[in-house]
Amino acid sequence: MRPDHPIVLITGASSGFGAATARLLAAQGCHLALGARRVERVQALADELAKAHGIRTFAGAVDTRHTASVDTFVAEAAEALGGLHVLVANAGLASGTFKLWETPDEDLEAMMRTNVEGVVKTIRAGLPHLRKAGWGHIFFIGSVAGHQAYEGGGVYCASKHGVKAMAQSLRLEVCGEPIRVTSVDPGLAETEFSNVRLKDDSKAKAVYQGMTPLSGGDVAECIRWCLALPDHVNIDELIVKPTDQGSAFKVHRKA
Ligand code: NDP
Ligand code: 8X3
Repeated sequence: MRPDHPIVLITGASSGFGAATARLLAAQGCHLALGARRVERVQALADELAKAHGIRTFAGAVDTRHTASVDTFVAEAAEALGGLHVLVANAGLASGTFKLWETPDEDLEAMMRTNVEGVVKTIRAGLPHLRKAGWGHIFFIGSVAGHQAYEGGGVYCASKHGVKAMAQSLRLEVCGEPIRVTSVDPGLAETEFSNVRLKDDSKAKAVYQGMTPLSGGDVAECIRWCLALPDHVNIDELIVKPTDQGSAFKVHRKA
């Protein structure tokens, strides 16, 4: 049965979509487990939201590339908060813009290990808690890059096509259980994503020049809405793009 105040675990909550989702769901009365490598950021956010909304929070250091780190984070979160109902497997990144044959191992491994393996590890650790609670919702964060591939993004696009495939498989595998599975797939959104990808703040700023990108809050609102729908309604895939973005290949920019 749906709890009045779901307990939501978010990976990658130190920035961008993860932090914005924490803020929005805290305002709805959800209890929160927030994880990222920059633990001081998630701890500060957890403390702030607990104080502002009277919710229970847990903050932990997690590197989703490592099984032991994820297992510890999820187990400690469930123990501290009294279970888990919702997983937002959000931690991810693009690293560089390389032609496929030029992609260094370091960037290849960072993207595949975080965006694909990290998501598997998070769900593998979290799902038993949702089953125990008897009600759950799992969110994948895909991308337009999981629907269209573009030059310079071969590995990132492969990882997000992988996210789409994992969401489809999991939805089949839990069909018949009281667990919904949704992939929220955004287009251009101004977070720290491009700073991390391009490792240059002025180049990152230029990605959004002359157009209005999505914000973290826009993506958080998509998650809030999917979660709020009645239990018999499952949004499978939600592609959300800026109005200025027609596709991965077409962005309208003011001169
Ligand atoms: P940000 O860079 O702002 O946030 C990424 C988050 O992921 C950070 O909190 C970061 O925390 C965390 N993270 C990265 N690697 C790891 C790791 N190994 N272990 C734990 N946490 C990690 O970017 P966004 O909010 O934009 O990105 C969130 C998700 O959305 C990603 O999966 C991204 O691919 C996807 N996305 C982004 C779009 C965009 O245009 N911004 C569009 C479509 C999808 P820390 O560094 O502290 O560990
Ligand atoms: C991030 C959006 O267009 O850079 O997933 O691939 S894009």
